[in-house]
Amino acid sequence: MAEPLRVIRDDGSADPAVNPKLSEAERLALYGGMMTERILDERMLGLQRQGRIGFYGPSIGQEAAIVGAAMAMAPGDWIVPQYREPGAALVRGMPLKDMICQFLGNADDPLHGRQMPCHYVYRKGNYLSISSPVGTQIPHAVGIAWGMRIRGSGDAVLVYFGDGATSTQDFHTGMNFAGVFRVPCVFLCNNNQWAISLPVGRQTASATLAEKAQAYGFDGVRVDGMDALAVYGAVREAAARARSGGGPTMVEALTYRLGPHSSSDDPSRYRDEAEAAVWRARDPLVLFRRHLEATTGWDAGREAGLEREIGDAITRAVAEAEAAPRPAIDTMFTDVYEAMPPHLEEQLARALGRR
Ligand SMILES: Cc1ncc(C[n+]2csc(CCOP(=O)(O)OP(=O)(O)O)c2C)c(N)n1
Ligand SMILES: [Mg+2]
Repeated sequence: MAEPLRVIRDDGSADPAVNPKLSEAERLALYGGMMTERILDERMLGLQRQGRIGFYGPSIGQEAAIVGAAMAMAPGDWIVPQYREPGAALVRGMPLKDMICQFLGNADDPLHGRQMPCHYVYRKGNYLSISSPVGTQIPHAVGIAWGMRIRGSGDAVLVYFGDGATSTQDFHTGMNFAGVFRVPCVFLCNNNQWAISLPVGRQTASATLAEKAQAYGFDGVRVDGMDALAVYGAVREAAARARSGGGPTMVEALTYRLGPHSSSDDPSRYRDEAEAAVWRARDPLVLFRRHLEATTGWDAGREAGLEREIGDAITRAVAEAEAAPRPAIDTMFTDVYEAMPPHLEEQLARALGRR
């Protein structure tokens, strides 16, 4: 089995043979995006425990794979998420306040409180709605990419999914179609080793997930998903190939779900914390910080400053979001039909206490 692609060495330097050579400003933006996702996760899990939001799915340990892949795409490309990629939505410009209003399901929630918490969408940033059913987003992404190919738009799609999703029929449908029609799609499999309580070794008899792409007639590459530069480089290359008519690529990012599956889960019930500790030693933020320290003037002071800046932005966004009222009752009835049919008008009137 080939070793996964790695760029950042243990001493923090970048391997020149595979370094995607991002500018210092780009690397700082990448680190800022990863740290935002980490701090957001910690804060939102806290709010969930305090009963202030209903549900949350953290991405702790997967920030490099999520933010690295999103940043490697061009603004015209589409991003089709799984359910663990707030960092990618923020890369696309989704305002933190809008996102937190969605978690709260309040009047300022762009979805008017109709979706499950943590199931946001950001239309302006070509960021599709989150798909809770495992794997269903894969054929959606392939369909978008096929549309791009037919129109000759020159754009590409990035679709995220987990190791567990590779066992679904939708994975097969999407991968097969993508191979046959050579659609401009990058398949980013976030292999975080677990599908809730099922370890990847019991999910598949394949030695790797990336090799599944070969059966569909295109390349699958394995990268160290804790290494943001490795993910960035592999996705940028795959997206360039897709845009130039070279067809799809699957990128398997080896990560680890350091936290619970969601706020409803307790991993200590089914996995050995010693395993998590091994991966925690390669925390993607720690690895990237070492890289910044080795190659730029990054130090403890700048680290603390960035943490404070992000923490304050989240505090402000939570305060603004919590100040918004609940959605108005009539939003239960609007947006379903262009003109409200009589039976809904009647129900609306009753809900408003007019009858
Ligand atoms: C079709 C379907 N089956 C089962 C579930 C319940 N479920 C939600 S997440 C999940 C595990 C998915 O694991 P993976 O694809 O590895 O993604 P991860 O959660 O690890 O990011 C399961 C079984 C679901 N949402 N949809
Ligand atoms: Mg998984």
